[in-house]
Amino acid sequence: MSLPSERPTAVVTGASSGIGAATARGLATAGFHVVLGARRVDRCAAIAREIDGTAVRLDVTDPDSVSAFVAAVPECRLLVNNAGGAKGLEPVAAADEDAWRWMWEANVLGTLRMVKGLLPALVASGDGHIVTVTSIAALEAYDNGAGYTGAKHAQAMVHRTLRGELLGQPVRLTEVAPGMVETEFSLVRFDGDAEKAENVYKGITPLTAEDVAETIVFAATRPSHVNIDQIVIKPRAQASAMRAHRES
Ligand code: 8X3
Repeated sequence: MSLPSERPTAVVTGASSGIGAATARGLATAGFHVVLGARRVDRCAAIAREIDGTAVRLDVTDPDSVSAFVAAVPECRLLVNNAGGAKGLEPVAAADEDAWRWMWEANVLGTLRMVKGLLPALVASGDGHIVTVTSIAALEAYDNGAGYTGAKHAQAMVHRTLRGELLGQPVRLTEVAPGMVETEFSLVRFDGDAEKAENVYKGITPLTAEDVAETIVFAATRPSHVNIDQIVIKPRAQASAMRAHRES
């Protein structure tokens, strides 16, 4: 792949829809050449055409796919770890181990693999930045959510540990922890059950993918010496994962 060198390169994972797609668009507007990675590479390609970016197939749960992706990205200034998600919402006593395994792979090991793969390029850029999209699930526990909250806490630990380990290196670290955002998140969590997914946002004006993307772009466009460490972003009507005000 030949990358346009006049623009800094940003990699966005999970870029085929939702927060990832909105972030890719926002970063392109801010002057980045965006490399969009996701399993649904056709969707990435359509967005890439729109924003003069590049689409590369990426499955963060597959080490070989991450290696092939990294080999296709020789330069990188910004990595946005956005790929991930939840599967299921059930008590620990009824936990589905396959769903837990997927959540661990996608959120925790996916972030770990992307960081390991792209860290040399981020350091070599002289002004690298890793933004990880965690969740309020990385900050609290809630009933029926342990598979996801556990994975998000662990993903956050990978990210927050790097903040200390990379001191002295030219790499910034920003964690963005959203609450309720209306994307395909709940549809995936409830295995395609649209009614269940819609109920999550009933009576509430949730955040949009663009709301979160604007926050990511803000953090990414501060001067190099300014590290926005952590941003928690929720709808006005949401106080915590389990506590929200719904209009009837
Ligand atoms: C999504 C937010 O509250 O469903 O990451 O865990 S929540």
